[in-house]
Amino acid sequence: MNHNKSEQLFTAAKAIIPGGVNSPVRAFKSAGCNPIFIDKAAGSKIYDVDGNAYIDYVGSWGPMILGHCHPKVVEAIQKTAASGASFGAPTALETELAEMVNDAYPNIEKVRMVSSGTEATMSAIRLARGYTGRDKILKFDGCYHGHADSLLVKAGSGAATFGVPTSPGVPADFAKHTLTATYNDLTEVKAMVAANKGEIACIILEAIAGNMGCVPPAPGFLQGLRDLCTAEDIILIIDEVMTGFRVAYGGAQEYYGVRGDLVCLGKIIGGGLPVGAFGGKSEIMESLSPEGGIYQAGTLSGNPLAMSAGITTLKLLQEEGFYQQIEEKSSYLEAGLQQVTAASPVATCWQRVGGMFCTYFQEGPVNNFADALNSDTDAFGRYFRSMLDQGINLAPAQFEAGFMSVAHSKEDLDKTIAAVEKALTAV
Ligand code: HOZ
Repeated sequence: MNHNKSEQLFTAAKAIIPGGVNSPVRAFKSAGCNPIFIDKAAGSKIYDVDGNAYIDYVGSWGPMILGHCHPKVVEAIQKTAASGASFGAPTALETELAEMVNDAYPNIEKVRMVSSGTEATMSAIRLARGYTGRDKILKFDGCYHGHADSLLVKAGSGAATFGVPTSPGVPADFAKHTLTATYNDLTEVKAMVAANKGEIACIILEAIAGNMGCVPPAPGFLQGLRDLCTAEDIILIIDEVMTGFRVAYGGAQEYYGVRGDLVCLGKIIGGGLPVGAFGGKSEIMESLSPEGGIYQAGTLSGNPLAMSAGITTLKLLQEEGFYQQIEEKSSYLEAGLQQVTAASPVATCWQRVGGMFCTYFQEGPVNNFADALNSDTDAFGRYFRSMLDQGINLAPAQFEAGFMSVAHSKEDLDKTIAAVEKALTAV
C-alpha cells in the first residue's frame, strides 16, 4: 500500500503539532509505523489521503456505532448548523437529549452536558468531592478516565501505551489523593476502603475496562462495589464514556444490572461530535452551580450541533433489533477469529462484550492491568501493520478496544477473518 501523502502530511504536522497528532495514540508509535491521514469515511469504511480504503474497527474510538456518515445524522447536523453553530445560551435540544439520557439510564435523574469525556469525569470527581466533603478518590490500575490530574494516575490507554501511567506534570500533592486498586479485586478494594475509612469521596471505574484492551468485570465485582459504596457513603461513579449506548441502550449498567450514583457519558451521545455528560441522583447533581456551590461550566457545553447529532443517533439506536444486530455481527467475527487463532501457533486471547473487543497477544485470560501488560506488544505491532496493509483499520495500540458498527457487512467480517489468518503468519 502506498502511504506517500500520509507520510508528507505527517512530516508537516510534526513540525507544528507535538508528535504530529492531537491525541498521542493516533501517532501509531507503539504499532511501529507512521499514521495514516484520513480523507473521508462512509459506513464501515475509512479512506486515507492516498486513496486506500480500510474496514474500520476504530469508529472514532467508539462513537460511530451507526457507521460513518449516517445520512440522518449528517442531515441533522446540516440542518442545525444552518440555524447557528453555537450560542452559549440554552436551547431546547439540550433538554431533549437530557430526557433521552434519563430514559435510557433511570439513575441519571439530572444530567449536565459538557464537551468531552475528560470534562465529564473530572467534573464528576469534583462533584463527588464537594458533595461528600472528602478528598480521596479510588480508581483502578489501567482504567482511563481522560487526562485530568487526579485521574492520570496508573492510567490505561495512551498513558499505558507510552509507559507513563502517571504523567509528569501531575503534582505529587494531587496524586496522593488518588488511591489505585487492582481491577476485579474486590478484596483489595475493601481493604483500601477500610484503611481509609470516611476519607474516600468516590470510587470511579469503567464498568467494562476498554482502555487496557477489553476487560469485563468479574461476576459480582460491580455489585460488590455497589454494596461497599452504599455501606460506606462513597459515591460510585460509573464511567460509561465508552460503554454507554454501546453494549446496550442503557450501557453497561443495563447490561450488568448495577447502577452508579453518578455516571459519565460521551462518544455515542454526540454522534461523533465533541460531547460528554455527567449525571446521577438529583440530590447530588443539585449541588452543582448555579443550584449549589460546586462550580462547573463550559462555553460549548450543550452545543447544538452535538446535541442534534446525539438525539438523531439515539433515535436510530432505538430501532427494533439494533443491539441484536451488533451482537450478531460481533459474535460472527468472534467465531471466525477464534477458528483462525486456534489454528495458529501464536498465543492470542480474544475478549469481547457486545460490540467492543480486543485481541491480546498472550494466552490470557486478562482480568486486570497486570495481566494486560503480559501481552507481547511487538507481536501486536506486527499484527497491526499486516492488518493495515490488508485494508483493516484497528486501534493502533494493544491497550485499546475495537468497535463494531451496524454498517459492517458479512463481507467486511469475512475479509477481516481472512486478514487475521494471514496477519498471524506475519506475527
Ligand atoms: N484515549 C483515546 C482512546 N482510548 C484516544 C482517542 C484519540 O486518540 O482520539
